[in-house]
Amino acid sequence: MKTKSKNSPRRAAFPKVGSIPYEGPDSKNPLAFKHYNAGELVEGKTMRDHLRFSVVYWHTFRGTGSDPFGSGTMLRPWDDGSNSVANAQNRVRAAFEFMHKLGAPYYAWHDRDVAPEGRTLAETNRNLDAVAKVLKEEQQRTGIKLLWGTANLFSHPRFMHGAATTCNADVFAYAAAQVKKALEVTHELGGEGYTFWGGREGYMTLLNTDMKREQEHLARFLHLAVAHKKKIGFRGQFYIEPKPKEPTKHQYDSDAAACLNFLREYDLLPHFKLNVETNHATLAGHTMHHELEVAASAGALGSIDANTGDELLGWDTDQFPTSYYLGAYVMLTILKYGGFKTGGVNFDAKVRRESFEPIDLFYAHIGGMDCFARGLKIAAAIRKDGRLAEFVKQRYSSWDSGIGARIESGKASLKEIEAYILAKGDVSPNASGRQEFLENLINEFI
Ligand code: XLS
Ligand code: NI
Ligand code: NI
Repeated sequence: MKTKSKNSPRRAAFPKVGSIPYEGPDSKNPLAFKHYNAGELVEGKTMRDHLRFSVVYWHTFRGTGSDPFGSGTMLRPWDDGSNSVANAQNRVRAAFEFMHKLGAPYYAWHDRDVAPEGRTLAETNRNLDAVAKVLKEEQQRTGIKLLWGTANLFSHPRFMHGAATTCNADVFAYAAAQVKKALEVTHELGGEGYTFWGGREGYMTLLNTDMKREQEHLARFLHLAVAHKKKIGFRGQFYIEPKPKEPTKHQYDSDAAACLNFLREYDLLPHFKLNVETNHATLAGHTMHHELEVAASAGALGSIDANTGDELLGWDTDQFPTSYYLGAYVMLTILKYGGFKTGGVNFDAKVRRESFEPIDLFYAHIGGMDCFARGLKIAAAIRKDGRLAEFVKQRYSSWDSGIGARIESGKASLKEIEAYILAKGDVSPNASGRQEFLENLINEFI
């Protein structure tokens, strides 16, 4: 019987695709970038460094295409479908081939995406180490870096009541141990961040829930992670990822404002920034632009999970972003606050169940990257033009001197303010908000 030699070269997962080139806006090549030109300078910085694109392991390499009405559809010839460590290691090589050909500088994972769960936590940890070894080799081979790691604390049935906010102390202990290990592996792989998304940190009914106790446990959990981070010398950024619902009916990290309040209340704010996701913003009844402004104006904008929802569907459809308006609004806020200091544009997005061929993964990511590259250029052009910023500046100019400046600086008392307006008799006339004018202005650049 012929045995496969250990050194025989791996069959390419995407044999028909080479490195994705930049060909410019006139190209008709579906396997080329029209807008993302990694080395091109925008506002003095390369597009690569502005956008810091990242591919997610869970959707792109573990997504099966299953939905509540049907099983998986994805064709993934490199994956033997088994739960073995060898298959997991082989999948890593396919993943890095994809990311390298795409030209994405970063990726992100959950512990359970990359390695299979064993019979005990100790065995599971050994599996993770065995796969992390290959992740490290592939990172070194390709130069692709880990944007952030995270632990999956929501898929296994043991987490049915939550992880940090479970009613069962043993489950809390299991989750804490799992985070400890995921943090250590993230550190070992030079990860630049670590994300806490509260998969089932919330409730289905208040009738069985001690909300105060659960929130205190969540804070304890995060403080334990902060302490361990220090202990092992991990210098990456911690993120909280807001989401209002799904899978639970109410998640504690429901939106950016709720997260900021929680972090402040429990003295965690210095240790965390937010990872803001488009589809979560819309589930919360906000726009992504709104959530970014809330996070950034509190100095807590860390990273973004770039995707989009469907206007007509009320769940987390995690579609790839293609709207230039979305890309432009996101990048306007990112540029306004000085660009990503940590984090990046992480495609927490999945191809549709019907887009089951491997090549669809390329089309999806190329489109998402072009959407954000175009958004970056639009945002930079709007900033260079200056009319939008000038309008906003003028709109608030009554605060720059006189009574406005005295109120802002805290010098004016209520008595002084009253005397001022009594002497005037009434307010000076308001100016128009010019919303339609400004919407037209944005359209000049799209
Ligand atoms: C799910 C979340 C998840 C996090 C990582 O809705 O977006 O994918 O980003 O746990
Ligand atoms: Ni996400
Ligand atoms: Ni999501």
